[in-house]
Amino acid sequence: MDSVFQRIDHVGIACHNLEEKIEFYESTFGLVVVSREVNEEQGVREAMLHVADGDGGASYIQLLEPLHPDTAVGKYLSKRGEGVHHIGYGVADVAKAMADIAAKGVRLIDERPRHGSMGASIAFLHPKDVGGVLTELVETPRH
Ligand code: MC0
Repeated sequence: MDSVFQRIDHVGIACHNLEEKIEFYESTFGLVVVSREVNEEQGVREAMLHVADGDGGASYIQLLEPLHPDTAVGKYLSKRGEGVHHIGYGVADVAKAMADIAAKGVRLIDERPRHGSMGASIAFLHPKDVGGVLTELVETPRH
């Protein structure tokens, strides 16, 4: 079976204060912010910090601050505190990956692809069906 995942696109990290966390990642690890967005649908203010370039595309750290307490990241922070929120895997075709993964019995959170960071099409898989890991499929606009 061919791998559905082409690479790790990003690791999403939940934080209370985006600006403070950006400053930490810049000054401690020398990472550079390449994109900042507010995604109302996902309830986040986020920044992408470039880590590396690979054959299939780049990889990033994604810092996430909730827009409100009653959002996915807001609820996560209140229950678990700051830390790794999800892993985003690069896929060639998000709609096909969703169908293939659903056919294996893994619950999709999204019925259709949604708008993600830097123009990507994204979809989430339920963490309860992936060993407690919130998993995101990411199709970048380059494909
Ligand atoms: C919740 N749970 C998690 C989790 N969030 N487990 C692992 N990782 C996470 N991030 C667990 C809880 O601990 C709980 O387990 C159970 O799931 C239900 O959680 P809940 O607090 O009651 O919350 P729900 O059920 O209302 O929502 C959880 C769910 C939600 C994963 C469905 O957060 C969701 O739809 N997430 C996908 C969208 C998202 O996260 N957007 C923000 C990033 P127990 O055992 O206590 O029952 S947006 C993004 O990243 C975009 C901008 C991008 O990448 O481009």
